[in-house]
Amino acid sequence: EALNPQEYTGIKMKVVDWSKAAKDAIAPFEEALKGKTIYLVAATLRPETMYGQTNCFVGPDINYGVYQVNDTEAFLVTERAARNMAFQKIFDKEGELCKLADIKGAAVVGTKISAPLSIYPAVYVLPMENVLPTKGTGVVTSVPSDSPDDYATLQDLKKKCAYYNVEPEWVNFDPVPIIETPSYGNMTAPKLCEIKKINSQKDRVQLAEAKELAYKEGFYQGTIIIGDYKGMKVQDAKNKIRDLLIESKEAFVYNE
Ligand code: A2H
Repeated sequence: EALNPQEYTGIKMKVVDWSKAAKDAIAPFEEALKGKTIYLVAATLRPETMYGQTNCFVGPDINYGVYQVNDTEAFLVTERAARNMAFQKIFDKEGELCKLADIKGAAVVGTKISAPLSIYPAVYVLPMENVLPTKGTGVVTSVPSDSPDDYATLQDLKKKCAYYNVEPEWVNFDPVPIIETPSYGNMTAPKLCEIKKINSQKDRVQLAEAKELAYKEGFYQGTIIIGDYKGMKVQDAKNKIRDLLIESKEAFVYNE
């Protein structure tokens, strides 16, 4: 991993309304958080898919922190990611970490956020079993039209709301057609989950295969069918859409 640095786009998803559990969890840190806009930050390799965000995922058992960025902003990410960000000049104070609050993933679930470029004005934070605490920010934005993992997990949650402790209105978002491909139409991930007979987020082997196929087909054969770069090949639009998000301060480059 050290030999192959990965460049991600950090997507800033603004907290619009904390869940009841999150409100309770951050109450002791009220003074420190005062006056700060808080963002969950997701690390993505596919900024061109952000029009299709339907929710974001956190690991219920992962410990997150809220870290100061500057006088007005703070990021909810893992400590590992915050440390990396501090050394990438993403925070005002280079190399220094200022943690304002602690919060467990399970408590963040149900928080309402605004996801940049998404056709949905607000979406919810949901739980995912396979979020790795050691990759990216520990926050994964969800694009079920183009990511088989995201689609399979959202389907699990829709089928078993009570079991996963999620309200039906938090998962009431359909995948959005955003990329057209010759092999899978405009619903690459649902189509691949059908072909590979994927029934849940636990079908790891088939999901790994589907992920590989979706990524290749989307990148090499896909055309964007929504937004400012509608009609453009994914290969050409990818960095343009990333730059649009960076220009509007809704995203930044994050390396690890
Ligand atoms: B991708 P790589 Cl549409 N745990 O973003 C598990 N998965 C994580 C993660 C973590 N801690 N951090 C990021 N990811 C996901 C969009 C997307 C992504 C689409 C299609 C494929 C895809 C929307 N989810 O990734 O191991 C994030 O999901 C398939 C490779 O560094 C991120 O990009 O290669 C990707 O995995 C990073 O994976």
